[in-house]
Amino acid sequence: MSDSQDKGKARQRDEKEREGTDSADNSKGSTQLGKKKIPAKLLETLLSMNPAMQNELASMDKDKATEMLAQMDISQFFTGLSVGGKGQKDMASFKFWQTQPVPSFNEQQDKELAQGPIKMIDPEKVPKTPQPLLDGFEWCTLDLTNPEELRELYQLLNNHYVEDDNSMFRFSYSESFLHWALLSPGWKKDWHVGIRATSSRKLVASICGVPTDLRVRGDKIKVTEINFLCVHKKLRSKRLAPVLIKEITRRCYINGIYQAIYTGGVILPTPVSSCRYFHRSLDWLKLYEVGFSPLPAGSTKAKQVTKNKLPDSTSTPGLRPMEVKDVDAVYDLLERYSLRYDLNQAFTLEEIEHWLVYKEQPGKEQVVWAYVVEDPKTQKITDFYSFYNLDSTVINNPKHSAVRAAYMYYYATETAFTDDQKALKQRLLLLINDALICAKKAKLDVFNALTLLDNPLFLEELKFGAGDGQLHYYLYNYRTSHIPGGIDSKNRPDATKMNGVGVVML
Ligand code: MYA
Repeated sequence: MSDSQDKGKARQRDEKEREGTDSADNSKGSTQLGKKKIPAKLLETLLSMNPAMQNELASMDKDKATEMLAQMDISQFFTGLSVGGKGQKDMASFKFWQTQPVPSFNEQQDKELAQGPIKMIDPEKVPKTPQPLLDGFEWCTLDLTNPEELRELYQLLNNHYVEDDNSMFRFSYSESFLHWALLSPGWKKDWHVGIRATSSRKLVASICGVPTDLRVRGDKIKVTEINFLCVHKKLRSKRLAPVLIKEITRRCYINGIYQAIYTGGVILPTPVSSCRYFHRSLDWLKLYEVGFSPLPAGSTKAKQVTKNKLPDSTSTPGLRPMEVKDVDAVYDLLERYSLRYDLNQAFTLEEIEHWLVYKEQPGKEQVVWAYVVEDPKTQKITDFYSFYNLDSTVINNPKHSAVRAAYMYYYATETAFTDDQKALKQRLLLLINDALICAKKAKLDVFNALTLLDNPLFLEELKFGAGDGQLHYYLYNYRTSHIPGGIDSKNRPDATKMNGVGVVML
């Protein structure tokens, strides 16, 4: 899948089918690359040097991929960026983004890039009022403590948010999820921005942010985490997205926040890091029936079901659900664990409690699951892991209406501090296998994880299959050189590229 609207939401790839780029049909003979005809083997080598491009070409049909290659120049393979439909060196084609304080594509190659804000903001010069909207539309600030307004945002996203290229799946963030994600410690009503149609009052667009602290290679910065940028399908391509982005930027500046972090499946100027999605089937048959998981050549449905079977119960001694009393210990463990990554989140105790401890509330479904390992002798918390649930609507499937997905969230283990990577790997294999079992018990269908944190140590052995989605990380108004995303030049998990991304975005 790996598409333009994608936020890493992707089908599982059939690796055999996808070695090389299937869509570009480069397996035999030669391919037109710009003005040159090049042999299939060379194209394969070039593509292996640029996983994002390989991924993107693979998602196109054969004719489109061939046409795209014919328009390209060989040098484009060396940029590390995908085709994106907009020559990646061509900042000029990003009419909006070229006006924003974000790094341009070519400066990212510079390993010695000076780190810091791109533009100093003078609070006095920040406009006091929003930019006017098209006739018939007006700005609104959502009150997400009001169940009716929360529902309006839910409905907008449920019908118009991120889909895959083939329109088979669409993210379906539940109301409980949005409440959890957007009313986190320090949240500001002002950063829950909407656009309404003036006459009907209907909510037709959104962009939201919550505050947090990040550490970028040791520098601590206050940022807004931007999410839920959405424009009603009927209002697309009217340049509403830039207007929404400018409005939330204005509201952040007014509050003295000059930097932001955001993620997306699309290539924009310029990712600070790129990770790849992996998927572990919990209910393989259902995933097959909805078209998410392919039946690998030479396998059978029964074999796939057996392959993905998990034990009935967990096996880490001392494992139990996290409670409020564990917050201090988990905070301390996660803080030390996080400092191992170039990009990490500096949580507060309050944030740890909010993001990890599930508190049962009548009528609200569980969104996050966190488990700790308590040493039976010392009562010390030695490890923890967590995952959250985000469903996807299955569009037009006669049998299934939703895929219930778990997403790997934060985890940490004392074993990381022994400097013994083998031991760390063994510990993570045990812990994360238990996480899979817990997710299966929670009746989730698939367990998704990116190549961030220490995930490359366990993905393949725990039978996660490579997805065709990438998730790109972006910083707004902050420059730093490229951060590793846990993948090698062939887009495979790579344990030597692990100390980069330590932030998990929802
Ligand atoms: S990622 C999730 C994004 N949402 C979806 O994919 C949902 C489905 N799609 C839609 O609702 C629309 O297609 C959207 C675009 C709204 C995405 N991030 O209005 P347009 C640029 C940033 O004519 P539309 C998430 O939520 C595009 O390159 N920019 O297009 C994080 C072009 O600019 P340029 C994007 O299709 C969001 C312009 O928009 C994205 O009607 C982080 C076209 O505008 C994208 N995902 O609407 C936002 N997609 O001319 C940035 C397209 O330059 C936050 N575009 O090529 C920045 C920090 C702000 C705060 C700063 C504080 C200090």
